[in-house]
Amino acid sequence: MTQLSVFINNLLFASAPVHEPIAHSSAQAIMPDPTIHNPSLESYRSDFPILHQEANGGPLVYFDNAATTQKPRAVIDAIVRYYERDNANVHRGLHLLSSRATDAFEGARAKVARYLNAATSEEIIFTRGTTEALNLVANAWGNAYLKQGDVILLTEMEHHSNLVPWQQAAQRTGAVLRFIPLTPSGELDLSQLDKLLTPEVKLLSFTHISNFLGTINPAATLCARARAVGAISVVDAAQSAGHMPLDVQSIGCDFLAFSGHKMCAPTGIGALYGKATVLENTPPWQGGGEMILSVRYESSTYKPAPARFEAGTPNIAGAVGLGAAIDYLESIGRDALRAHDEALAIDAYQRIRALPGYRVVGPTGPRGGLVSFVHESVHPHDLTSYCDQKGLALRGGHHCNQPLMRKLGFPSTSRASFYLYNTAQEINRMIEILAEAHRFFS
Ligand code: C6P
Repeated sequence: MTQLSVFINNLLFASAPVHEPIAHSSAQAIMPDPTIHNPSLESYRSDFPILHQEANGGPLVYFDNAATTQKPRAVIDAIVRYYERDNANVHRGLHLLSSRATDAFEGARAKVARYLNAATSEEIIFTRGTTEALNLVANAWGNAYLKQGDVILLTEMEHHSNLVPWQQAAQRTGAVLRFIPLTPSGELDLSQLDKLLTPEVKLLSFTHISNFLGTINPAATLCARARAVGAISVVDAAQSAGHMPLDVQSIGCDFLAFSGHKMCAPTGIGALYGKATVLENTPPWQGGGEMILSVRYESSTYKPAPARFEAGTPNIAGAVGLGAAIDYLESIGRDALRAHDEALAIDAYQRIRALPGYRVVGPTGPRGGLVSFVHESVHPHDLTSYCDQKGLALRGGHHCNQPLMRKLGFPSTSRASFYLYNTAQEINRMIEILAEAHRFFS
């Protein structure tokens, strides 16, 4: 580890300050704070069939929601109903089932547009998820507009899905990558923006909420700064779309990507929002059925967005499931979701930090609904496996943030990530298990 990474590491990773009494050598002593989250969300827990099971002999505590969330009965039923009643291919068959399937698919697109406050449904492109959406921008927009000497501006906290596609775009086009550095507390160092946002910057792409640090980035400010130098902006909303209100018009982004499976919908479906004026001037990236107006042996013409970017048969049932997930989340309210998840994360952050042997990662203030942490002497994989033996599902690993982990000198961390069905009692259980793990491994 270099001296610099030791320095950043010491600051970025917060453990209990020495003057703070380490109050909790036994987790039984830690009482839940009843004001800490919105208890009204607990009634939604019964909507999730999978949660009502034991894991390794104890009640399942599912804290791996940043990887994927569980699915409520309403979403499962919507998918079953679609396959039992409406299944057909979309946009092409002149028969009853095909028009029902098309209505369901396009209805889901309208729901996504409403959910993000897009100006029109045509600004919503269905993809397999965030990764495919970001690859779409890097290929379709990137190949058309990036050239030798241009700058792609990213941040040091990007998930591999918002880094590797840009590395590949840079290799194809001769553009170069630049990174907004982090402050010692794990936030973007915005004081560097004047220096970094030169006229060569053609695109700024950043994560809205870091899946490793929990940092919430100031999306509207970053997009406005990009716009001021004539660059387009891309928001990776994988960790925010299911957790807080999102309004693409007030954020002012050109593109925004998210995954359905992190917000109650099935895997294999997500979306890319693209501002109409930008999509109009972006060529397709994949060719095939449905995206064309007319095809000759030598050449083709293409439909406008979104069809131009949706070659081949789409994930129709997935889109139906995403529409049902949106209805479900809207019935709860995204302000309530945000307050609930953040309160659980702040409670967990403070209480893990107070446990002997543990250090937590990222900002001390507002955060997304997740906490990464390490134990001073136990490898995160061993710790995560220990927790699994007690029925507590965490994620252990590099969380697809290898460059930042390497910079900080950490091979991996454990991570707890929360969603609407998680409770203060489950946080208590996690604290109890982590305290036991400390005693066990010590
Ligand atoms: N993060 C996690 O456990 P996909 O795989 O396409 O649905 O999402 C990719 C992705 C992009 N950006 C961010 C910020 C993400 O967190 C993720 C997915 C998972 O944190 C898997 S590594």
